[in-house]
Amino acid sequence: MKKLLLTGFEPFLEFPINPTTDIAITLNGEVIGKYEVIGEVLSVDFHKSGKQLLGLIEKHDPDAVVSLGLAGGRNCITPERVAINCNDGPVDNNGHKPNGEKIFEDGPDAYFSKLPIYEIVSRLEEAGYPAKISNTAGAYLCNNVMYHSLHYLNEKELDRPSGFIHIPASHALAVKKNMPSWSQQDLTEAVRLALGCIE
Ligand code: PCA
Repeated sequence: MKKLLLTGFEPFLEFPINPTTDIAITLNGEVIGKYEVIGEVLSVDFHKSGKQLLGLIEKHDPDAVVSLGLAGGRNCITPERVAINCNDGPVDNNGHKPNGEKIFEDGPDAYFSKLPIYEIVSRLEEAGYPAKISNTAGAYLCNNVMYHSLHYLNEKELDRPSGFIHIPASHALAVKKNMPSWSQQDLTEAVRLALGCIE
């Protein structure tokens, strides 16, 4: 059976709960389509998260890599189109503040997602879950890990599905910090459907 590495993130900044943590743990070991899911949780740390992800890719040699992140304030599931070679945004969980530096000095400016992002959006909409393609993953850790994975696979000439999906807050998070939210169950089911689109 093929293996799909699915990562979530720990909580960060003003978000005391990250619904992607629970999704990665819940889906770990589940079979979705042709893949068995390996769920892992990444730190939110510019010096660590990318290395953690590459370490997991080397350890598991997955046939597909999908990373999830919270986009607090977005109201629908948003597969990301592109990752850029840039670190920026607020401080990470280790107190580091990026300043627009490149992720890889010699890397290309950007990579496009290697997930079927149009199909994911259609499949989710058919099932009644609002979704749309996002044209920016920002320049914080979500963009950083998406870039790491795509750059690694590109350098190794491995043609494998890889990309990033941002999700809205869960209700549990929204009660602590007012913003659009979905139930954790709906978020998890939407991710299941999205992963089911990957060949
Ligand atoms: N979202 C952040 C980083 C961790 C997460 O879940 C982001 O969008 O960059």
